Amino acid sequence: MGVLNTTPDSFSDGGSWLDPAAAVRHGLAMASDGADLVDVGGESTRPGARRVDAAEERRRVLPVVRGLAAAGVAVSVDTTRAATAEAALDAGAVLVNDVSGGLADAAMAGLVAERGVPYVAMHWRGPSDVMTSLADYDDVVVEVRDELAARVEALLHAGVRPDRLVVDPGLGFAKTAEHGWALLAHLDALGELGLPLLVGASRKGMLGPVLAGPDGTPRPAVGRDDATTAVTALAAAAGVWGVRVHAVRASADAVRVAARLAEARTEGTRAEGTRTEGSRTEGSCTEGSWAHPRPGRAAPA
Ligand code: PMM
Repeated sequence: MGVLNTTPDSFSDGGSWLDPAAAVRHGLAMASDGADLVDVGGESTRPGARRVDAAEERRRVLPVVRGLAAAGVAVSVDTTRAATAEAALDAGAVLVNDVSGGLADAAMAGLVAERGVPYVAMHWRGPSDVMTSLADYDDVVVEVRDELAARVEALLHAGVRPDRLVVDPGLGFAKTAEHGWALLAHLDALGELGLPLLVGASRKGMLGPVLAGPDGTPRPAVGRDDATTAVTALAAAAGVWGVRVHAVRASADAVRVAARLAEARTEGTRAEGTRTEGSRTEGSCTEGSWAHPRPGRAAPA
């Protein structure tokens, strides 16, 4: 999933894709670099960010969704508002990515149920302007798993089909870097939910200290793409359904390597254990224990 923020203030690509034509070009480039989905968002969720007006969010997002969908790109819309999600679906989006998992807008679950579209429910504890103060856990892995389970139950109760759901631990949302690493280290616990997993670590703050220079200064967001690719490779090898990244090509390559490695594990080690050239693992990054087929429509070839 390639990230396309049509915002002035997202933490790493804010301001880059305000012009709809430039945004569409970038989305097309990500699709040709291997993105199965291009995730279009019009509201920054960086820590401390204030809400953007709903009409302004739609003004930013809709022309880009329309342009990419018309070009045959599978588009997801990154929004917590049901009205924005609905307008984006009408404009051609095929998936709703909701960082609040349905908590920010009571109408979201009903919309997703009615439209029958795939839905990413991310772990969320509150709006961006207060979320830093909500990063308080006894056991982050258990609490994120259980809070996601409660969201899943509510979504199913509202009529969302289980085969339409993807869950996401929400790295950086009401989580410190340490919380983020604990979650990445225990993706198997989130796999107990029995649903496909999406992971969004791209350029996030948790990578900065790991990449710090000799003076201990965390590396800024712009220098974190190689580390993001490393996370992609490891998450794909762990069997996640998808990763949400800014620099698509390297992560798409990492996913292919992880898929080929998973395939090689199922092959014999003797010379006659050959494979069909060019065969690919379909559906998810790899066939791990909680890998599931992609709930969205097939991506463009
Ligand atoms: N992170 C951001 C925005 N949307 N959606 C999902 N599902 N998961 C995430 O981790 C996530 C998200 C914030 O980062 P950005 O500025 O790179 O968009």
